[in-house]
Amino acid sequence: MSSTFDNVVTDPTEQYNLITKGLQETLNGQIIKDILEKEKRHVKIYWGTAPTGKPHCGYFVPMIKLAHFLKAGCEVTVLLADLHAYLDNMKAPLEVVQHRSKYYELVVKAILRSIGVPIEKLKFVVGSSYQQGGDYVLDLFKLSNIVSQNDAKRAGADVVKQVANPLLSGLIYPLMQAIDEQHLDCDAQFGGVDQRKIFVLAEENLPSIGYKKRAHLMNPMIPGLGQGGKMSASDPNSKIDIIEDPKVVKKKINSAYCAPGEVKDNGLIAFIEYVVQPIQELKAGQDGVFDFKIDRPEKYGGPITYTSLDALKADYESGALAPPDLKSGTADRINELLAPIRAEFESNAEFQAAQKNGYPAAEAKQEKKVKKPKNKGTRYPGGAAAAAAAAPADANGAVEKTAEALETVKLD
Ligand code: STL
Repeated sequence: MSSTFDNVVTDPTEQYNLITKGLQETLNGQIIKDILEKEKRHVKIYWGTAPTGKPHCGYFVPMIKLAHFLKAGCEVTVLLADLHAYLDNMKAPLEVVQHRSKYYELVVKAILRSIGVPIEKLKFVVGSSYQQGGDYVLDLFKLSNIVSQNDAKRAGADVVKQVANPLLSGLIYPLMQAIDEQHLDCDAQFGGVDQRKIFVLAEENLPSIGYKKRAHLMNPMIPGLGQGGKMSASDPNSKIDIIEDPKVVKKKINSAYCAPGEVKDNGLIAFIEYVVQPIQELKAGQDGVFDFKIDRPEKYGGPITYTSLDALKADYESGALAPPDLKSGTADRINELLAPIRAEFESNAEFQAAQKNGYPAAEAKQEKKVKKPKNKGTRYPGGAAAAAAAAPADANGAVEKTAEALETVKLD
């Protein structure tokens, strides 16, 4: 495959535009501009992910940003925040967390390779490799003498799982994330906009313990595949894993919520906008590239190809493109995206072992998991709503946390 990186961007303005492309918000962008324009060196950026549940299709969204950073010549580090996965209400038990870290690392590498991104320069660091030592722990104590319990609690409110009887670990979590910026030696931290309060906590408090303030880069949260763009955390069947059988992808997409004529908060259209199109642009090295073929049955108008996202949206809004056809086109694209990743998984014993050992219970349950989608939808406007009223559970077959997925959510 021809590389996405035939030419790495070197002009400071172009580099800055690529680093911030598609972001919802940038804090202290001047720090990055000064490095590019005055210091004339590579910008060091890190992205942290806590290896909790199996990564799903939403992971494509931050991966696209990592591709931009690498293309802009940045030094990029992925933090596999294993202790954070443990501190977040023990989402990852200590016995399995190192396997999950390996699994996440292999998934990140496989996704990036699948979209043509050279990864030789990408660095991976496991949190526990440096978070238990003297300097780090002393920094944690220093920060705990500056940040109030209330501020720590508020900082973690959108990231740490909120429970009835919150544990002390939830207060430690945001402090450690702030200190990570220093110990990973970065100029900027990247994450979803759900990380904003932790990012602000870091900006406000690192200088008090003698460290510099970093820039913060935030991706938007993208609607999931649930009703009205909401995610349905209660439906594990609604999450499309990165390693997923093509038939299961079809089934899950078929049961996704997809209101006729509604473009806003439509998880499928969001996936096309925030994943499919940016990947096509990256591969082509050109903005605005879009090629979306739908294998529509002859009786509904036959195959159709869209060359602009706006045209696809307009047709969906007018009803010229019906939900079942949008679904089948999207499922085909997802399967195309997942095929090379799955191939890597199948040819790599280490990858398979990491999944098996990282998710032992899930493996055992897998067999009987996939339930048949009952609501196949209707081609008639209003039909889906009627079907939803009759069988709300079926109409609500959302992809859980595609948000996360789509950075909407926390990546767990
Ligand atoms: C999640 C979901 C998500 C982001 C994270 C975790 C980030 C974790 C993290 C931990 C330590 C850091 C940086 C980021 O230094 O969307 O479960």
